[in-house]
Amino acid sequence: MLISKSFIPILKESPSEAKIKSHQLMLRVGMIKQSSAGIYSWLPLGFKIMKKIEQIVREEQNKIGAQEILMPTIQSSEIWKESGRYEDYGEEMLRIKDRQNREMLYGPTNEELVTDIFRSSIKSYKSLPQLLYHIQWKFRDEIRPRFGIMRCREFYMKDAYSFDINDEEALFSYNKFFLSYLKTFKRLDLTAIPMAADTGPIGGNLSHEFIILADTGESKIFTDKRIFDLNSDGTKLEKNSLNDLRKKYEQFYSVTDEKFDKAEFEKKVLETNRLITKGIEVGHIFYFGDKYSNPMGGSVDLPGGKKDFVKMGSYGIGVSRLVGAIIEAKYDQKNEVMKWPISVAPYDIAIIPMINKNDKSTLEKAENLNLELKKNNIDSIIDDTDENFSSKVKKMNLIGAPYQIIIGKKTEGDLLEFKEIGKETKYIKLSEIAKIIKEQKR
Ligand code: 5CA
Repeated sequence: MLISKSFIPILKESPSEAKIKSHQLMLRVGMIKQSSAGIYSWLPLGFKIMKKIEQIVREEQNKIGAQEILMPTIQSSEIWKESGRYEDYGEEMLRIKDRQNREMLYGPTNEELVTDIFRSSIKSYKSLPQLLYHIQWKFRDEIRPRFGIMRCREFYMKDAYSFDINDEEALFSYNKFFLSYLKTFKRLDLTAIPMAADTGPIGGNLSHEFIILADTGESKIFTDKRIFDLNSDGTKLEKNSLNDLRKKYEQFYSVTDEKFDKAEFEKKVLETNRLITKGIEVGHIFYFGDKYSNPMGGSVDLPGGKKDFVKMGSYGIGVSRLVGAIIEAKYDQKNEVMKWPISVAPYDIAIIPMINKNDKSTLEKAENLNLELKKNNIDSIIDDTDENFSSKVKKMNLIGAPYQIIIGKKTEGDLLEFKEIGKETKYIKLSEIAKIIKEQKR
């Protein structure tokens, strides 16, 4: 891809209206454009990154046996009246009337709609468990939309729902999502910590928020530092192994401020292990039993002939928020350098030729390299503009492809000037560059 032909509207300066680094960078490199308060268009660079995040989220959902569906953004108020949430949800819900004067709404979440889908088709315990998910736009009329796409009104969310015969099976489903979340965030090169959390308008009594540390986060957290040394390696998709995983995390005190209890914190966590800081909520999981299936009549036949309401949970990931969360975690604002994790990078590598007006041979070389890299499934962006070298490097440092090739005076024979952002320059062959990047992409 040539930068001159791509739609990447870069600004010279950081926009002053943006308060946090993700919002600043996203506006500066033209990843998004605000269309009205808390509502954004996604431009090619931002959209490409979000789609890569979405695909990783999808793959990890599929791995635990969740099935993808797609529910509409506009819902009927009827099902929300059945569950009792139509009134409770308050002003965050965007309410609309259609031409027949029917009350509709733009979905802020989908517990009701998915329960309606479930109850119309699943009648027997033999069809359980069911894990269904979709990745769809949501709307919440937030009182104070802020920080760009981090807390906006229209956002892209993966929401999953589980249906089980009893509490034990439902917790098995809950734990599958617990594992899949740890794996998803790891693939995004983020350390997300599960923390006991409040359930708010979703309901239920068991819930974890997945939080990544960031000074600009809106969640205040109280935790035992040792939780950061844990991982999910070796966990199997079976009841005992998943139970052990959750216990491993839950042995350490780790909560958001709604659940904070000073006395308990001080009793359970040695002073040297205490960490009180801020973070960004990138995912949230809930177990709420029959809160929706009971009022909405979502029941199945049990083995003995009786019927019971299914036990449900719901599981959200802020797909669009993750774009900002990764920036908060990775952007070096002081030096204006962004390095995207290779798993979601908009381009794998930037090719920066130093172009002389009378001699375009470096550009030709760049285009040939691009073709060679393409054969290896490596996606590159070439800066083919006439700008001076340092402004080209500055621009590419903001776009954040994790690797760069510089074609200039020092490029001789088949050795290329190659650099991983933040590391030393090396002079190596294209075949070696391809090998390094392919290894990272695996
Ligand atoms: N029904 C449940 C689980 S599917 C639910 O809606 N959970 S939630 O309210 O916690 O939202 C899930 C995730 O969406 C959050 O963890 C957060 O990452 C993201 N999210 C929520 N509100 C916003 C918002 N206003 N802007 C951007 N992302 C948001």
